[in-house]
Amino acid sequence: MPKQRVLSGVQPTGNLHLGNYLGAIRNWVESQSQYENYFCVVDLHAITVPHDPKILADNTYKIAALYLACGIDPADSKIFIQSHVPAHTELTWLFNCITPLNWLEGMIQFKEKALKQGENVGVGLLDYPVLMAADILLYQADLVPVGEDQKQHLELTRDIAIRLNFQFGSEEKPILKLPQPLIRAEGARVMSLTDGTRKMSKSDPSELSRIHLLDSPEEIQKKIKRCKTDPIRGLTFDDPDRPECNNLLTLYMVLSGQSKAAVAAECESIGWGQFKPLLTEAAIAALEPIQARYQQVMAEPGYLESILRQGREQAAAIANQTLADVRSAMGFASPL
Ligand code: AQP
Repeated sequence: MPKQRVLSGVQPTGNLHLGNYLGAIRNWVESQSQYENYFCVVDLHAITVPHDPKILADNTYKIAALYLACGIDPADSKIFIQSHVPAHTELTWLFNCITPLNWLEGMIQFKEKALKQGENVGVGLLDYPVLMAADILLYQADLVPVGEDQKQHLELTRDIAIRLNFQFGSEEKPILKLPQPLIRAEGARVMSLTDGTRKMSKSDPSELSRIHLLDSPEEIQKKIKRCKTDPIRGLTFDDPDRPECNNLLTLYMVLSGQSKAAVAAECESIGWGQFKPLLTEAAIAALEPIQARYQQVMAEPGYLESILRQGREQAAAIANQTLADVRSAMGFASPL
């Protein structure tokens, strides 16, 4: 039985934080040996909101290096940069021409991000889910790890595949494979350190809202010292009136590798003054091996480049085949 194929990616819109790690990359690492994996850095997605050209390339390489530092193993997983495989943009255009506008206007993420940008909303932001559909369908992926926030985009991906198969393929010979969501039982959703009701996010203007994977112990200590808490003594999970408390306890549980029951017992009668050093220590200890490996990856001349080159070649071989099949089904003249 060939392994099922998995596709996922992270946008280089800033430095990776604990949310990206615990909600996405750590899960990829844990299950990578079961699947044939394609993990990309989705730099084309990163320009759907205003970006700084001076740091885009650096952020892109940094994220690829962090994939390796977090434990993505090139023996199980291909790592590549999305824009290095031009088939992504070409397939997006072909999909654009069969995607009804109102499918995109209804996307929650578009509405939320568009609101934040006021007048300056680019067409790319509206088209973000079509590019994501191209990312996934190019690789004929079986499974896509998705959090709650990306479920709607995966549904749209499936709708685009169904539409293209219906319009240009046949039932016996579909052109594109319909991907399934890969939903994790404990898909940790990490919330902001400054507001327990909002997710930790790269684009939050406050650096204090998130812990980056490459933060120094001093920075981690400072952020946890200043994170939002409440005046109540005795820390408990799952109290809807204490979102910060639930978030920080969950973070402590995941980072220290303890069970929920053990953390609940340890924290039921302590206050924030006692808890914060525990969380700080757990965060520093969890990030230390990732940071050490990151330094190694960056210090080895040519290593990252060779992984990315190899990843691009392997990714392009599959992507170009799918693109050729779609072009042919849509009736384009073959390149001469
Ligand atoms: N706070 C979070 N908790 C759990 N998972 C999270 N992810 C992001 N934030 C959290 C997961 O990380 C993966 C990559 O995300 P992305 O870079 O594609 O964009 P995002 O989801 O929009 O992440 P950010 O950090 O919030 O970026 P910006 O601020 O640029 O929009 C995804 O699997 C995501 O679920």
